[in-house]
Amino acid sequence: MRNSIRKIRCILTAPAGIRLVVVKVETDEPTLYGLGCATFTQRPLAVVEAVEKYLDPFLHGRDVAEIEDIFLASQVSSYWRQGPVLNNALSGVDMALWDIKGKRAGMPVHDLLGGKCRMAAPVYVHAAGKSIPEVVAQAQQHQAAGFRHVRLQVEVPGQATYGTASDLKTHAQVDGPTTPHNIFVPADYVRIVPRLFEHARSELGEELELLHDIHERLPPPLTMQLAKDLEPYRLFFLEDALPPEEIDYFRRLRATTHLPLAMGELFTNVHEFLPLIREQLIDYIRVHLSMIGGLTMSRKLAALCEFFGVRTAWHGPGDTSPVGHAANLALDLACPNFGIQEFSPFNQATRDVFPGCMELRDGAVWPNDRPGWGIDLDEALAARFPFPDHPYNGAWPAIRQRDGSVVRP
Ligand code: GCO
Ligand code: MG
Repeated sequence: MRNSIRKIRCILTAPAGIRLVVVKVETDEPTLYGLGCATFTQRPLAVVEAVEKYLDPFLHGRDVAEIEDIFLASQVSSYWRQGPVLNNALSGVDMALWDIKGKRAGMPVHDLLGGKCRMAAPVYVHAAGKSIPEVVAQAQQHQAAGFRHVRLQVEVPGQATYGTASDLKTHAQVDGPTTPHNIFVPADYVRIVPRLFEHARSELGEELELLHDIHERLPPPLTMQLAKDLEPYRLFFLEDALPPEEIDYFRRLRATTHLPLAMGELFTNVHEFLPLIREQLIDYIRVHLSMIGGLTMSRKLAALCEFFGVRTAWHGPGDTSPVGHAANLALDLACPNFGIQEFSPFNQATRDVFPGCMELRDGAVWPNDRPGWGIDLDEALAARFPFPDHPYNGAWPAIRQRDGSVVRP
């Protein structure tokens, strides 16, 4: 039996204080609908426009079964394509259609992708803090809770360091190179991080897998130096060592260090990551599924990586809805070349808004095996967690060096 698209709309919610955008595709069958993640937390309102003003009218009446054609037709309907806003809009629809396909088939999406080749997806979680002992203490708690992979991030005292929840000032407080700003000094950072790992290895033992995220913040020569300095501590991988604008430098980084390299959360276009995979310059691809257009594109990327020996480590931050995490998990379970999954545990409000959230236990996420993503969305409850007030709707303030120049993430 054929089902067609009746309405496509966005649901905005922030049960953990983080702006999430979920797309709901409704069909001509009132009880049949799908959910997709379209979370671009720095530009959520732009994604809503792209979905509701463009994709909804464009796709009205289309057969829900035709995912591949809907993806391609939607993608080229803007003529100019790729880029995070349009890709997130595509992802919202694309994932929702996979959800619908699963519901119609009575199967979880990982079954549609060929079925499980593992029971659950081992995850890495974050330990971060203002001082080295604080980070190590957090890692110990994770270890005691059964996690086997932990990412360590430490604040450079007084600086706006990625991942350490240091308070960022907004543009309203600081607004340009000649005014006070959020400071980050790359040279200070590359001095402190090896000390963190030296201490962590001696306190945490040899077995815990340790990771680190540079968050694309270093100029290439400092990245090379940091990679060399971290080698004695046997990292599981070094994450996002360079910004996408500097990816040619991966050839030299690869030749310099034997640390496993993971890259990709900022990628939005297949042509950015193709050379890294083809030349085996990275070991893990960590694209954010909705940023490249959703599951349809990501499952092809996973298969491409498989043939080049590159493993998956899909981006799984707090600014991914549980629906997006479910899409990560479907690939994690079904792809032979799974590497690791980044995971940000859900708070209770998120679990309430999204009934069916996957379970986190024994250092892994476990599927619930219900049809589609197996996750629902309580719209009335979602509305009780509106986006937090923000002077510019979630956009990031600049991080600058002492001289006022912008630091690129
Ligand atoms: C990670 C990421 C995130 C991003 C965030 C941006 O490794 O999880 O670096 O923390 O910074 O997703 O919105
Ligand atoms: Mg990262």
